[in-house]
Amino acid sequence: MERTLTILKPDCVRKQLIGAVIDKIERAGFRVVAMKKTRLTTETAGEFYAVHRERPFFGELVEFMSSGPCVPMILEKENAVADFRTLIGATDPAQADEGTIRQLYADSKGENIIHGSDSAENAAIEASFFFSLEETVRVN
Ligand code: 3AN
Repeated sequence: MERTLTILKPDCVRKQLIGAVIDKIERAGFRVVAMKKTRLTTETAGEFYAVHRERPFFGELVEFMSSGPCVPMILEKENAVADFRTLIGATDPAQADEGTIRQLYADSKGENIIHGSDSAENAAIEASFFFSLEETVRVN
């Protein structure tokens, strides 16, 4: 079993797509290990995306991610990281495969509905950003 960290981004919450997106995730065989609704500040969003600090879109990304509530979740499945990246589709929804979450619901590269960790190592780091150890082990 492997875990990945996802965030239903502020655009997903604003568009009232939380349920639709979780439905896709569960139907694809992922188990929800932990979930909460929260709101990032510009500071915490900047920390979460610190690896992108030098990218030209960093300011826009931090602004957007702190613009409203989001729903982080820890998900579990065999091969979770790679399978989840396949399920959400390419960063740019215009490039995302048919039937992927971003192709179905996202508007742009910046406002692309959902995050998915890019490695098991980063998934663990990102999970600890949102969830206490207790929240990640006392379930299932
Ligand atoms: P992914 O989320 O598909 O792994 P990354 O890691 O390249 O994509 O980018 C992190 C986040 O930064 C993306 N989810 C997206 O919201 C934002 N982003 C990426 N490229 C752009 C861009 N050209 N303009 C605005 N935002 C972007």
